[in-house]
Amino acid sequence: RTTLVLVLGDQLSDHLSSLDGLDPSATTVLMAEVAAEATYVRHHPKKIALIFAAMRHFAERLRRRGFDVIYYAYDPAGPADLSAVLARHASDFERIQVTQCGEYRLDQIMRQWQVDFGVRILDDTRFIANLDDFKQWARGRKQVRMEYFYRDQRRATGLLMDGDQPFGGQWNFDADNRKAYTGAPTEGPMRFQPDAITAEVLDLVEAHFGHHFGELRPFWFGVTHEHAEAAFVHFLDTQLADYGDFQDAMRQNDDWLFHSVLSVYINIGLLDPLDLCRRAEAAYHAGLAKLNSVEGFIRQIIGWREYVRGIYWLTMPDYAEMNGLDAHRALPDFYWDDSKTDMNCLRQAVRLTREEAWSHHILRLMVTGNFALLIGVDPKALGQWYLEVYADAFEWVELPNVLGMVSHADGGYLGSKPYAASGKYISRQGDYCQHCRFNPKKDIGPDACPMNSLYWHFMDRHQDRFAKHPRMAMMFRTWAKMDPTKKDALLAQANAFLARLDGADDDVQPLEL
Ligand code: FAD
Ligand code: DLZ
Ligand code: SF4
Repeated sequence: RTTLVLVLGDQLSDHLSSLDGLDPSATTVLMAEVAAEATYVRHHPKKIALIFAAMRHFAERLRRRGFDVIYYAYDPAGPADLSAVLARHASDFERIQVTQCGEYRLDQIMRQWQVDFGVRILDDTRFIANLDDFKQWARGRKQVRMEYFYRDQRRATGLLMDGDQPFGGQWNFDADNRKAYTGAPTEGPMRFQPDAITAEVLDLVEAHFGHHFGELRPFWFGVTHEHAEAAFVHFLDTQLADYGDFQDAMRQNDDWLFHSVLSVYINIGLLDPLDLCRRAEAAYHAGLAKLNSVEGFIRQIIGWREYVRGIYWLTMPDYAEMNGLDAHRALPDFYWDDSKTDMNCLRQAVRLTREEAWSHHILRLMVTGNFALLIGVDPKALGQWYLEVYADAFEWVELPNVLGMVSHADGGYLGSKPYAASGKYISRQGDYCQHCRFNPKKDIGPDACPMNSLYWHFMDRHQDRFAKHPRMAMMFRTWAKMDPTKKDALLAQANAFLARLDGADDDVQPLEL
């Protein structure tokens, strides 16, 4: 065999650029479970199990296709990183290639492989937008708005297009997608029984990574292409129809609502994002789902997902260092232990994260994200948390969501205004507040929702930056007109909460004011 292809844990795609067109009988694939990748952050055990189990199943799939596969199962005494693995085999082959990876950290290491081993790095063609085209599009713009990128993506793919116009006369139906959900409890995603290969991985992960935050079992993620396909069909059959209406909903004892949980499969290569969008579009034309659902789903994938990737590669490594709101607070302890907060929305979001290595978008953005924004958590610490705790987290997608969408750390490059919200937003979107000891309608006093005074505290301390923003002007007028005694009381309430949080994270009790 003359060609060696290194396949990474999130590159488990049949049509990976580094494998495309190669003769399996002349090709060896190298895959390795290594400490460096498994521990560069303390990944949730479910995330490590997902990746190792899916890697092992993909290795079998490649063998069935006729490739020779050298596979390193995780061994603390084995090669510690991918460079060490490559060094063992590089001299046996005429040609070595790899598809571009998803993180700047590893990308830097790969550049060294070009020098040391003559490795060829190929573009990752699993994305719709080419990175050079994205750079071209973004060049010269002071702010790069997702909505305009998304329209170009619709034109380029022809998805939901009627000639050169958007199907249904509108590009975006987001305004229809903000309903609270009060129907029957939802079924959630499809679950899979671990087979013998996965069971072995679970034991391994328990032994070596069981001390990381999060529960390993029950483990039900799919780990093969067939599983991921079945999970998508299940989404089409049971969730897509209602996906749009309830996209921003939150609900006690109903963790999944109509979210697909497909990110875990798409991001490691088990599903092709464009294929999913085409099939969702077909479901609309077949009368199986409404336009706001299908447009919403397609926008997340060809819009947001592609856009954040473009932003990541356009701005790294400077992006990771940004802290536009000068936020330096440590991440509260209860992000690692949901029993340590009595704010129900946060408790539910962290519990779900601990149990499933997943939470839906509105929990990431408007609960754990919003609270961290309001109290001014250091964006690096926050970014590390999101990278560790979610099974779908890879830096190319995680970082712009955290730094741009949540922390406003990029100074408004990604979104012009921060997504700051009070408890009133959370109470509108679902019933978490009905199960909470705090009252979202109250701003001051021992049972007042802490989000409310923290919201005003945030606005007050960032007044200079945001007061002239057209979409925030009304809120600042309300703040300016507010009775000074009430303003003082709100700021005192927030300051007392923050002091308590900083001093005794494990005791976020209502404040006696
Ligand atoms: P669905 O609601 O069913 O959405 C369908 C698909 O759209 C997802 O599978 C995903 O591929 C894509 N998508 C939706 N929103 C986004 C988005 N904002 N950015 C990129 N893709 C999107 N997503 C990740 O895949 N990995 C991450 O590490 C990640 N970190 C996030 C951190 C924060 C602070 C926030 C606010 C969002 C983050 N997201 C991330 C985006 C989004 O929350 C998840 O993609 C989504 O919750 C995954 O669940 P789902 O598949 O059920 O999503
Ligand atoms: C996330 C991850 C983990 C936990 N382990 C491995 C591994 O052992 N071997 C591997 O090739 N890839 C792993 N990955 C995925 C890589 O970290 C990922 O390819 C890079 O972060 C780039 O996206
Ligand atoms: Fe969260 Fe406040 Fe509602 Fe409690 S009352 S669930 S803290 S928003």
